[in-house]
Amino acid sequence: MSLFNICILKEVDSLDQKASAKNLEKWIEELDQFNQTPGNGTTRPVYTKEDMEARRYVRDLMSSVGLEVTEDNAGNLFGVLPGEDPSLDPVWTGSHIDTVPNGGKYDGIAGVFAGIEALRMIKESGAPHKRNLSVNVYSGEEMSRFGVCCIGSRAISGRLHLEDLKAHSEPSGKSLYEALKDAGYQPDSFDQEFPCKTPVYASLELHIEQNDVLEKAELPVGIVTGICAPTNLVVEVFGVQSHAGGTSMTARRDAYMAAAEISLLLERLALESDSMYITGTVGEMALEPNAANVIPGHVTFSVDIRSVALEDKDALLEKFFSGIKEIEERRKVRVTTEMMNHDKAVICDKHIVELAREVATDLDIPVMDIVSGPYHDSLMLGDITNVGMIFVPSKDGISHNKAEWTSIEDIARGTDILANTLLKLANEA
Ligand code: HGY
Ligand code: MN
Ligand code: MN
Repeated sequence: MSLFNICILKEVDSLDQKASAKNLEKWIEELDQFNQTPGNGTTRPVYTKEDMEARRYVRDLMSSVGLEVTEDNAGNLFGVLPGEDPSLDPVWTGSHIDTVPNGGKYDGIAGVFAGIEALRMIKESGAPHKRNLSVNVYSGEEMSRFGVCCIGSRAISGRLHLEDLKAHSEPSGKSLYEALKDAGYQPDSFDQEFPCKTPVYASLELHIEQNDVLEKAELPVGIVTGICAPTNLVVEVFGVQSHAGGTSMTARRDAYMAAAEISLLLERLALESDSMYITGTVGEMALEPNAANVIPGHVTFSVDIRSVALEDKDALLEKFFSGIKEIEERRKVRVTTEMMNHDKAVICDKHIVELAREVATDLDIPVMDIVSGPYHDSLMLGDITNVGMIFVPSKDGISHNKAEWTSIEDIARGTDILANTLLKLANEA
């Protein structure tokens, strides 16, 4: 690895203790009280009352295990375990605690508590480490509230600026800028504070897999080698609103039927693509006026495209846009597309991947390499440091769903690998 001087100053044995499944389970369950939809999955949008209460819980927990807690102007939390030489670039871990609507209680959350447990283990073991270790909570990883994902890690990596905060808003019309202000942050100084000014030596994030590859392979842990990246668009179709009974089928300029045809075009292009890991999804759609006996005159919908290769997304987008043109002409509607983000994938750092594999072998935990279809905060952190990820299995591959479930034992095993790999990274010169 070019940026690492791989010379471990002193042989650091692996930790003499295992992760506490009891801690992990307790923290995951307790955090779930901060939820807008109890009994119907977990809903904790970024910068809402529930999110701010959940942050307070995590801050208190970080302090209680002896970490020094700070917060930046995007609400990112940093729980630091000081090393022997704080002048060295730190090693980071962490994830997010916000959720999609009616989602699960492990997505992101497992990685935050695995990070806190890992630093607790290192502190209690007394194992020496040169570099500061920091477990972080990144704000707003989910795009559900403001249509932009990874708010906190995007800010840290320099991909989010003050003008973006004003450009992104939730359906009620409240902008990300206003939500930050309401939550007590000072967004006006955003461009002075971000991107992150201090170099970071490495970042290693634990996350649930959100697919069923590990479960099918009957393995408790995966070492991530690449993270797919999202391209998100907002598509609007303008047709003619008219009477469902009075307008003949041939006279219609039906905005919804055009939107439906564009959605099916996206699905066909993703299915036909020979790219690994390419996906196309329409997750949000608003019809106007949304009445059973009125042909919709205006439809707005989301498009989410993922791939591990930017050129594969570009190839699909080219066909998608020309297909939209044909639909637009044939159906005599007008279609606009606005690209919200077009992110490039991250290939995880070889040295971190190898180190995590070695630790897994030392701990006698069987692992496999795996690519992440979902994006994560590590995708953004890949702009400023070398990143790695550790996956733990999702039952039936389900996530972004109240049925999301990962066994605490698997999270504990993943945490054992996380803790020992972080310790080794923190002792590299
Ligand atoms: O959508 C994603 O990939 C992530 O889970 N937010
Ligand atoms: Mn998610
Ligand atoms: Mn996540």
